[in-house]
Amino acid sequence: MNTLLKNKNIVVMGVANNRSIAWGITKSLHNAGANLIFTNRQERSKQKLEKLLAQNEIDPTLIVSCDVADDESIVNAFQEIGEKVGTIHGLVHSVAFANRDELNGEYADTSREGYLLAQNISSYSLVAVTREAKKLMTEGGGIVTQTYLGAERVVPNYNVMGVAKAALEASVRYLAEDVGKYGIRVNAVSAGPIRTLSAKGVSGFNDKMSVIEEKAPLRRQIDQDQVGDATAFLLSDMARGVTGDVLHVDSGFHIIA
Ligand code: NDP
Ligand code: KAL
Repeated sequence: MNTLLKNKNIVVMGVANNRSIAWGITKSLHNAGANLIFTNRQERSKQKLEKLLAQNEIDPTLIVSCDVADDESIVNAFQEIGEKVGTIHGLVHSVAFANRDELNGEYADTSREGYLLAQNISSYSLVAVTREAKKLMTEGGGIVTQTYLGAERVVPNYNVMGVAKAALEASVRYLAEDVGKYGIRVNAVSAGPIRTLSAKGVSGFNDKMSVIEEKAPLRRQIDQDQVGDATAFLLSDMARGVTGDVLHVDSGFHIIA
């Protein structure tokens, strides 16, 4: 336990189950003393979250539903958070989606609809939630999203999601400039491969995992807790001079040629 985020109200978006990166983040934020507000898209995820919270003796401040594909849902979610919690100090965006059949083969075969869907859920959603969250961040705050190396380099099969993450990382920089004047910082964590529900069944995932143990400087896999601690750092006052940045939590893999 530490007091890095004591009495801070932080919204966490994207816990689907115990393997979710957002669940690793939840544990780190809880250990740092934060009060936690959650949003889910699916009812099933909400039920899993409630069970996990009870098992881990974490008392949530609030759980609200939020589909980031829907502006009204986003506005309503943050309105409810504002009414029931008041000021918030942090937001964790851990949400992405692309059609599974576009996550292999040639990127050039991406459909217009599939391209727009990946951008909508995985990139534009950060813009929309930042707009609503900043209204509640009256004391300043931190926003952290989750990205992947496929934004910077061509990673086989990541395809349309790589382009969505490139837009997400550019958005982090533009948003950081916008909200910096309100004392709000915006950053991303770029995690190495972690076996989660999203990663399940997508081609090429196992190859990406094994190469980390071979080539990354630390020669070991990345887990949700490492991403959680880095996210807690970025949300905390320890990172008060850091904004518009991408912090790699990938055992150093990205530095290797
Ligand atoms: P999970 O499957 O655990 O989480 C994905 C989450 O996205 C789910 O909770 C899901 O909500 C949510 N989501 C999808 N569509 C919507 C929507 N329309 N509205 C609201 N929420 C939505 O996977 P991860 O933990 O792996 O993914 C979290 C983030 O981490 C993603 O941005 C991913 O790209 C990123 N990342 C993952 C890596 C990995 O190796 N796993 C590596 C680097 C980055 P619901 O449960 O309600 O459907
Ligand atoms: C190179 C890597 C191998 C995998 C390639 C693509 C991974 C894309 C991630 C993307 C988020 C996956 C999906 O959208 C899956 C979706 O089509 C089906 N799954 C679901 O609907 C489940 C039930 C819900 C909970 O999932 C979502 N997302 O809502 C990339 C690897 C090495 C690293 C990864 C996995 C990066 C990443 O961004 O997740």
